[in-house]
Amino acid sequence: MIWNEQIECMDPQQLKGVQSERLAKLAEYVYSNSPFYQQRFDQHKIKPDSIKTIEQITDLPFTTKIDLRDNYPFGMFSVPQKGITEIHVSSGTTGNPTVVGYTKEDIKLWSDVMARALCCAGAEPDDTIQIAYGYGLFTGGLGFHYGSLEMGLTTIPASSGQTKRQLKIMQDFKPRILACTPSYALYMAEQAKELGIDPRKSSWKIGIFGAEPWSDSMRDEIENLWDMLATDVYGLSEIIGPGVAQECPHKDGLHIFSDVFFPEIIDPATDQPVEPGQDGELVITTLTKQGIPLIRYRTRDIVSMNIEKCRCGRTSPRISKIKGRTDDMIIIRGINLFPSQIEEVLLSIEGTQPHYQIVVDRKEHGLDMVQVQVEIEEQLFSDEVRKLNELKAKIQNGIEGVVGLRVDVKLVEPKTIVRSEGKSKRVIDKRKN
Ligand code: DLL
Repeated sequence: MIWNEQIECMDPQQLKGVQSERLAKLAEYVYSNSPFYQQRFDQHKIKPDSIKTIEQITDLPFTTKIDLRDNYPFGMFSVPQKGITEIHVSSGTTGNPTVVGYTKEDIKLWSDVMARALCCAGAEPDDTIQIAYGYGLFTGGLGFHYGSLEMGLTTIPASSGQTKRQLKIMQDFKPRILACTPSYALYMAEQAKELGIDPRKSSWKIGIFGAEPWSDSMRDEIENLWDMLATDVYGLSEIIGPGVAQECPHKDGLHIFSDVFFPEIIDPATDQPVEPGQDGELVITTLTKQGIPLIRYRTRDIVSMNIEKCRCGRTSPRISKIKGRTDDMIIIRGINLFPSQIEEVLLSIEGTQPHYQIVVDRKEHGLDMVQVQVEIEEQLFSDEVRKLNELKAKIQNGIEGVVGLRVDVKLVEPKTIVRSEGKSKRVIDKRKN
């Protein structure tokens, strides 16, 4: 089922018309309502009424996370506070958190794009969904909630955590859909097994997983563990929360709702657009948002874009799974490394578990070292040392083959690495302390 067929399957030429009209309105709107953008436009000598087509978007300046932080808490809002009906916060690792505000109309938009996302994942109107993303200030829980209400699903606002209760809800209420982070889906499988519940017999048949990077191998792992279809959902608080892009059951890229979130892919080093299919930083303009509209927002997420029509009938461009972030790229002795590359290698090797952590440290003489800690299957620990060494070498060689860097590998026992009920922390960079 397609939630908004008229828009989601629109002829690309016609869609351009809609985007152009919306961009022209947006330029006028931010110029009149946002002191921040008024100043930016004036600095760049941009007259809002000169913006008439979507191609002109490249004339507009970028917006970055630093702009949001500098204008903490409400300086980026384009409506007076009484027009804001809801506030969410995304916690960062440094400085002030990012604050986002929604008007009533923005909540309607969020409900609509999330209903599109749920349908895109395969939800049907008589489904029940268990929402195990956090609700408190994080956008995950309520974003799914609004979409589910909009679509008329039976909604279970479980929020994250309390894993035993999650499993009981699953067994007793039999929801067909599970929404949570991929790492939490893995953790719940582990807990289920411990409680004597066979995950493959669970009622969850569709998973909508996102909010953190996860590889295709991780998908296979989750699909096998739970015997379900695992789809990817992408979003970020600054743009709306979840509901920016979603995979359909073909699992061939995430459909980005480009009539409202206009995507560009740029080379982060030159700021110039890259060709379809090439990797670059995703930049998004919110074409219709009121509370905190953003122009050319630098997401720092690295993706490629596919503009071909999908087999599901949707014409919206598709972004690849997130390949990394410009800021979580680890640079070791000049070599760029993404956690996702390491994850792919680990999960392709038999005997390893999908739980790992990457520790980066600066050793004597200023040399940077990477240690990959990975859990291995229980029974392997009773094997001879030779076999463990073989496994270690296999992982080392695998990583070296993909990344071009020799890393230290530490095999650890099951359940040594901290589990996550929300976003997991894969990299510990001790050089930053
Ligand atoms: O994580 C919104 C969300 C909630 C998305 C629930 C999906 C599901 P933030 O906390 O602002 O918002 O974090 C946004 O998380 O820029 C990406 O780096 C990362 N991210 C989000 N979805 C994915 C995904 C929510 N599917 C940041 N794959 C983004 C990889 C993701 N990374």
